[in-house]
Amino acid sequence: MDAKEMAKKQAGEASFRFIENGMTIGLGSGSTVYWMIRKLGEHVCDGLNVAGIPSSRQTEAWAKEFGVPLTDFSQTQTLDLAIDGADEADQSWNLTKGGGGALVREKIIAAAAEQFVVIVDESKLVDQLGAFPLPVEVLPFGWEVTAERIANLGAKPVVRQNNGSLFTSDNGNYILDCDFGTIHEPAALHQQLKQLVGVVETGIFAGMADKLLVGHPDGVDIRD
Ligand code: ABF
Repeated sequence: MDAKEMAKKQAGEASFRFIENGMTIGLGSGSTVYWMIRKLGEHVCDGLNVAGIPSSRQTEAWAKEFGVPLTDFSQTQTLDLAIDGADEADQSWNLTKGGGGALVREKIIAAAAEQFVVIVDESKLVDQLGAFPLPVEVLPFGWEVTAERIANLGAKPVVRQNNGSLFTSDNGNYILDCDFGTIHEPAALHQQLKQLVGVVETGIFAGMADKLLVGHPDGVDIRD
């Protein structure tokens, strides 16, 4: 296992400490979350009573693989905890998310949680967001016009492809990866984008994280 994967594993496994018996947990997406779900499954096997709401088909598959019971929002509308990764995290814990294309369900889950714990390897820490092109989920109908509106805000939107066709999210929408350069005011940019007709959600998670766990190959920093 290389140093980056060790760092992911450190952060993912360390997030288990915030999980208590009886909790309903929002399960994020990505390879760092994989290590959390795997750890959670070990404790479920030892009798821990939890239920998870998955943010993507991949997360759902991992939960089933490791024996983590699943539920959904028809059963409960508040989550005790949500644990998820990120593509970037700035010094105010604003996040860029959506590299895996699950940003809408990830944000719904994070917003429904009493506590939102973010788990990243150290390479995700940045002074300011923007090196990672911002994922924006848009409706398929007229996406080309929506892309022009986003371009008018100063970005270069590129529609995400998957094996030669347009990537489709679990919600049936498209993702535009938008290079805005350095994002100096993440919350303001998010609001500007959300005003645009055709935009479903942005990958800016501004001011949502309650704790940030930063994994290193030999340990984890817990920031709260
Ligand atoms: C998910 O985690 C996505 O929002 C984000 O793209 C991804 C980060 O992936 P990884 O943990 O594999 O680096 O929440």
